[in-house]
Amino acid sequence: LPSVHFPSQPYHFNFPSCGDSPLGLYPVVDSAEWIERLLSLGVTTIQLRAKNLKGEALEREIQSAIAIAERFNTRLFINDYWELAIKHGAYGVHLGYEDLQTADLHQLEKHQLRLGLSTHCHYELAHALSVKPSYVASGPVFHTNTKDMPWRPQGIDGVSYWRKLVDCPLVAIGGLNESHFKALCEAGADGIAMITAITHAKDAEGTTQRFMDIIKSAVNET
Ligand code: TZP
Ligand code: MG
Repeated sequence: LPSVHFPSQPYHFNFPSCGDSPLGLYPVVDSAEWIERLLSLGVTTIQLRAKNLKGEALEREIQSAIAIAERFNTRLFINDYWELAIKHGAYGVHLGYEDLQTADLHQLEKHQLRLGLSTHCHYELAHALSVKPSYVASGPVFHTNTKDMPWRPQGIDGVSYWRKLVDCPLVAIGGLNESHFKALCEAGADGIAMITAITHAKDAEGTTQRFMDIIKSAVNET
């Protein structure tokens, strides 16, 4: 029989925290240009989700996004591309459940990147919590046209329920807009992530500013 090596101790991951300030408004965007626009308004958490770029263009985008986020001293999570995130010294990465099959969590932890994980059901949540990520995202809260998803929207009640199970910061995502902010804060969401409500707004700057103000007062009231 081949000999199988089992480590003498079970390995425990524990990813770095995202700091003491709440994650707050968490725009998810597809370019460094968006990142510059939104960080200059005071956004403190942002994600580069560049699904349409490849090769050198992708690497350049990731590199500029990281440089911008460092200039503003903000939390930038790179979606999917964990190797490029390590290579260019990103603050963190955001991964979906399927990415956990291939991402090297040991490398991510060794380089002290923060790790955000998407979860859509108990099974994914149990797996996510076992690696002690920096945050867990839960969605879709409401119907979204941005991504095809087999899961039913879980509503604000789903966020409250996840809150009871999750002992790290919790990010809500999926079909969110300003009408949901107060309820999401009351349900215990630390971050409110969105694509459409910001990137498709007529006045993205004004909208983002208003969103940050509403979330700030909702957090103060809860
Ligand atoms: N993951 C869960 S919902 C979602 C992702 C990437 C899409 C969110 O986009 P929108 O436009 O804010 O509904
Ligand atoms: Mg992914």
